[in-house]
Amino acid sequence: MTGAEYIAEFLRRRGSTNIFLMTGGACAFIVDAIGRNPGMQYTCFQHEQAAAMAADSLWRTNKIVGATVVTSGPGATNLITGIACSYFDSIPTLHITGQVNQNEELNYKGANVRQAGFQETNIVEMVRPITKYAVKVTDSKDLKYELSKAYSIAISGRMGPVLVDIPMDIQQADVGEYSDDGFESTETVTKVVPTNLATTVNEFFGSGERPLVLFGAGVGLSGAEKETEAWLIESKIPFVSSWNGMTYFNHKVPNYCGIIGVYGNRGANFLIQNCDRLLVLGSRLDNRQRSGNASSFARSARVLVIDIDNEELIKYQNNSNYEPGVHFDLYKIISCLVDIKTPFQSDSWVKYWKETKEKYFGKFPSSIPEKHGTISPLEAVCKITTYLDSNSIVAVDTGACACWVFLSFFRTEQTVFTAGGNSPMGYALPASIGAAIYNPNKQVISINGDGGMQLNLQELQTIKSHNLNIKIIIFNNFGYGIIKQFQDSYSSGRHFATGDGYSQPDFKKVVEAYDIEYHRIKKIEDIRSDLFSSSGPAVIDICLHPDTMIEPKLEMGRSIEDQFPYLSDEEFNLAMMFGFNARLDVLRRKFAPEV
Ligand SMILES: Cc1ncc(C[n+]2csc(CCOP(=O)(O)OP(=O)(O)O)c2C)c(N)n1
Ligand SMILES: [Mg+2]
Repeated sequence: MTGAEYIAEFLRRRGSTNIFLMTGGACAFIVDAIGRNPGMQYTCFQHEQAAAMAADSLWRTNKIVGATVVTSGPGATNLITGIACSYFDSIPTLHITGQVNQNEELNYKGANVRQAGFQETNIVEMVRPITKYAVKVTDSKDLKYELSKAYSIAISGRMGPVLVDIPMDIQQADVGEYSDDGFESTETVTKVVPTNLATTVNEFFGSGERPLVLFGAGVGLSGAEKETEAWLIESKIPFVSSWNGMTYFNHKVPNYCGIIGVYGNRGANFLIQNCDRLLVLGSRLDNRQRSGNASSFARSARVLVIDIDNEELIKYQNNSNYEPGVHFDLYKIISCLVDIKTPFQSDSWVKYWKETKEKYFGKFPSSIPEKHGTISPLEAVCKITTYLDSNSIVAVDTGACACWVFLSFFRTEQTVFTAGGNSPMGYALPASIGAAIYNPNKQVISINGDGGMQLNLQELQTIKSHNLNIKIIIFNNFGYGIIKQFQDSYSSGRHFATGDGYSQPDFKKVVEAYDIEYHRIKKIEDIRSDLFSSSGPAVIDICLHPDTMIEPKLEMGRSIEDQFPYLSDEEFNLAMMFGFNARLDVLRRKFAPEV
């Protein structure tokens, strides 16, 4: 078989049977081989960025390695934003780029020119910092080995994207019969044996009385979510979550207390700041969780982090309240949960976290909608949730709309996800396409801002041409809401390039030009179940007041318990019952007698 035929067969045997692509001269042989392989299908995207984002959604929704095939030069460089989504969130994807014939390439004539072949670009060096492995195949004998190696690296250890760049001459070369190299990555991630892990965790909780667990995405990525959830339910200790961790357990569990962080639930943040033992499972605690004032995070607690990536543990080495982290693949926690003792909780802590949850969990004051009688996006999310099937898939974009979703979406069994680390505008539309193609019988929802909606709008054509069952929601605040709020706080409300200079098309006309159903929603009552029950695509454009804010939200320099809008001293002091109280501390220092 030819190199191109081998690639198609390799992808089929690995279960990536629908390839997301946009063709071009340098990948045309691979596309042709995919088209001829009876076990393979392909989906044509209108932009390679969208194909990469759609591929990224497949592991998040189906635990399938999403694969793209694109041409050299602009085709390859267009993948970059999507690849970065996979890298930062540890999602395995495989990207195959066509490359110019080796007898036309840069090195051929020995001169140091910028480009020799048409659309020749050194994509491997460009993506190296955002892939786990990127390689150009330069000898047809290496093709089998490199594909197998790249795939294995993508799904091993801390997972991530890989890219294999394949010149046209190798695509056409005879590589013989199919014979999978079966390369297995030797990446080791578990330096700690499971029984030792149980001992470490038992000792960690041992002398404390106010335990808390942070459920990170790493629990789900490693495949230990069900067992971990069961252990948490059984142990009855409170737990909180990150954005990408929240999709792995049922939010109705009585001891789940909400999302943490800058845009987190107030109550969940209070628990972080008042606990005395915080066990972090598979979360890298980025600054959206810890705030820019990261050293104030969980400052009254000892913190134990368990992570698959040792580098993520090294970063805490100068924080005195962090235990040495445990480098561990959380999948293996399944075998040692029986040996982890139920952590002790004092009565006052149990009373405190239950009352804190009662007061703040699922409570959504939203001042602008209340003042103007407009739609509260938080209320809209809650209403939409009631119309979703238990197995539906929800892809979320970035901006204020994402904050509203993660604050008010109470997940039962749905899959809810966003590209949390890279967070590009325009992610949710192609991500929902990937999900819908691999899940034709599920309800798929894509939630976008009006700004983000404009970044991959062309993919409405992909949705239409496959008649995908995607309900595309736009939270339309007629501007870049999240940045406007930033400008209100730090640029005296000057809305340069967010409201002033920003514009949007008439979405109705655009959507109808793609022959897709469109609904403009001006009242909460207009969000009805029938909008979600049809089988084809539809855009649901929910009009918000342009000043609708993210509430609560942490402002710069503050620690996560002190979110805007600011609580009265009375309410704040009561909520900071156990932890270090910065507000009281300032007062105490002000009135401390001079010595
Ligand atoms: C590709 C890309 N460009 C710029 C940004 C910076 N950015 C983050 S959110 C945002 C505004 C989003 O506006 P919209 O989609 O309308 O969401 P809203 O905040 O209004 O809900 C911008 C410009 C980004 N995240 N991604
Ligand atoms: Mg907007």
